[in-house]
Amino acid sequence: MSFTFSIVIASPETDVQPLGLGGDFDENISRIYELGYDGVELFVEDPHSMPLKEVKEKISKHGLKVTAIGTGLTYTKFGLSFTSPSPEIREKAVDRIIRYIRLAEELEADVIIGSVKGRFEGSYQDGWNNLRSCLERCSREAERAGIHILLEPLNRYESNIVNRLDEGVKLIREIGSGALKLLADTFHMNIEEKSIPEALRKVKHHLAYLHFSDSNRQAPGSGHINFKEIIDVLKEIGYDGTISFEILPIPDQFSAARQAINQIKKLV
Ligand code: LER
Ligand code: MN
Repeated sequence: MSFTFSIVIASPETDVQPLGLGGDFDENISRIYELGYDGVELFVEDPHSMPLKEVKEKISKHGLKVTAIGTGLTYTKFGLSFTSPSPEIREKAVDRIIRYIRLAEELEADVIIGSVKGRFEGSYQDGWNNLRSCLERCSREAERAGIHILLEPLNRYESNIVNRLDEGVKLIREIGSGALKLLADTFHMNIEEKSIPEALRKVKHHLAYLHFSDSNRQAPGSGHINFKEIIDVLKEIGYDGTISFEILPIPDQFSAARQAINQIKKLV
């Protein structure tokens, strides 16, 4: 059983500190490689202007891969979401995510749909229907591109729709696309799930990606999540995909990246 270890890193044109590594892309890639990571999760601010050729060259030079592309700024910076009451805003959100999917196709990576679900206003059913129809359109594009869309439940303080893994599976089943998979994030699960191991067991057929951070969103070992229990359940259900660290840069981003991989490798 082997996992692919990845960490969130800002793409060169991104001017925002992610939950991971920000700043000098070259230096970050070298450091990540030296720390023993297999890949990076690219946090991309602008899918239109991201320097694809440069990113591809620098990542492959170190034998790393791009495990996924994070699209969160679509909502958190640009205010576009799949549950907006405005059809124009939903349309812009879908257009932007389709652009991310094309980038992912070039990088042979998957695309994360987390924050872009947004926060619905008004009725839950309208919010759900809007989310489902936007996601359906993105799933068709992902099928064409041969990549996966990773649907990520977020805790209630960040989104008011799809907070738990079982809600994610319900949406995936309703849409019925082979391109649509589930991303489970330990930070959100710690807030929303009754039992993290039990929640993971129940979604094993849909699970395709993991975000790891501790209860305080720092590197594993900084809070009170039981990662031994999580690794054991991942082995039990035969999960052999990516574990990507999405962590606060505390005390600094390289120390956090080192602690994250070292703590988890001890448990594998
Ligand atoms: C996105 O992966 C995520 O987990 C969000 O909570 C980031 O704000
Ligand atoms: Mn996450």
